[in-house]
Amino acid sequence: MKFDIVTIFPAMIEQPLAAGIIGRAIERGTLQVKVRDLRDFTTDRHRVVDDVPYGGGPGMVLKPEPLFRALDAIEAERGRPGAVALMSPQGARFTQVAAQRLSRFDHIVLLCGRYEGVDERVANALVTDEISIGDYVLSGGEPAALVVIDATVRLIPGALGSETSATTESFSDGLLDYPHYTRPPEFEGMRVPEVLLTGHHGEIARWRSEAAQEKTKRNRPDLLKKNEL
Ligand code: JB8
Repeated sequence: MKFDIVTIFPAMIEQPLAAGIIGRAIERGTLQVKVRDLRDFTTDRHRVVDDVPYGGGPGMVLKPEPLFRALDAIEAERGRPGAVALMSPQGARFTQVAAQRLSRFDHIVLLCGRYEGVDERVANALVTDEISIGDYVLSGGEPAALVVIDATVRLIPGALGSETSATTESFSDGLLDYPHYTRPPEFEGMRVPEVLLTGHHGEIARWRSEAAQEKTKRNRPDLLKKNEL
């Protein structure tokens, strides 16, 4: 799988991707990521990427020309991508289902917007998916792009050891995961639930199911309501 990421802050993307599961997938060649500096696609001496908004108001807006030129360069080099996703607070919410859909594409382009916005002609002419990772303000789309890459890449068979883990985790059954424990059986007076030490697989499964329900009710009651529908 291949990603091209267009950003004005390449360093925000490059360092995090070098570590962990993603870093290993890149080393193995399962995953190819090219980070592209939007300023490299400007044509003026000062490499300007933004401008004041038409109609007035605060902040600056990312200009269309550098983003269109970046997409042209990516297409010339690698062909037409399966998806061009704009990270934006105005996007559709990114979910596990959205990650599953993206994981089937061979080549994805991620465009990192800035807080104030991106010229809407980019969204209209270039973008297939406008994505938001949640209802909070970021200063730019870079953290969101990292989230999208992580959630998507770990679904590629062979990238994670995915076969077992990916299917038993949170959200695959619409509930949060059950609580986990490891040794020691008692730590500073806090004991591991006795049932987990018994080896009674049936009782363990029942305990985990009830504990997952309880945690979901406490932390994510919205998920339980969805489960009833
Ligand atoms: C500025 O919540 B988000 C998101 C928020 C953002 C930008 C991109 C994505 C850019 N704020 O996914």
